[in-house]
Amino acid sequence: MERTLILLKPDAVQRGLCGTLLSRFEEKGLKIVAMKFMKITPDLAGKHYEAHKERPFYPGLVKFMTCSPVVALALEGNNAIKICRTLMGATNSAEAAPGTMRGDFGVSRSYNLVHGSDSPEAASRELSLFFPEGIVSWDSAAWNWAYDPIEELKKS
Ligand code: IDP
Ligand code: MG
Repeated sequence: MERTLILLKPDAVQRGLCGTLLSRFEEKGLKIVAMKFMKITPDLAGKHYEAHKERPFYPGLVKFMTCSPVVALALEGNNAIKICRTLMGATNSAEAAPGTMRGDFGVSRSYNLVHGSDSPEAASRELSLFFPEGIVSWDSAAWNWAYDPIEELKKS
């Protein structure tokens, strides 16, 4: 099982799309293992987007991510990182495929509604930045029917 950090960005909160976007992740079969409504500090935004520090859009990105609250989520599932990235769609919402969150609800490259970790290393780093208190482990009853219990949940 893999975990990933998802952020419903300030534009998603301001546009009233949190419930809709969260539903897409839940309905796919991902399990919520942490969730909080929070304002990102410039320090946290800087750490989170460290890899983009030299990019021309970096100052605007930090301003955007800190201007208004976000919903931070830790989601769990088999291949959760790739599955979430697929559900989110391409970075530029204007080009994202229909059926994806960005493709269905966005038109902007920078205001693209949702963040998802892009690798296991990034997920682990980002989850500890946003959830230093840890996540909530629990058994999902739905997983017994969402996954093949023998092959995917390793239950006899
Ligand atoms: P991702 O969110 O799809 O992983 P990244 O390349 O990691 O995309 O970029 C991080 C965020 O920076 C994007 O989600 C978007 O908000 C913003 N961003 C990326 N490229 C540009 C750009 O060319 N102009 C303005 N903002 C950008
Ligand atoms: Mg990225």
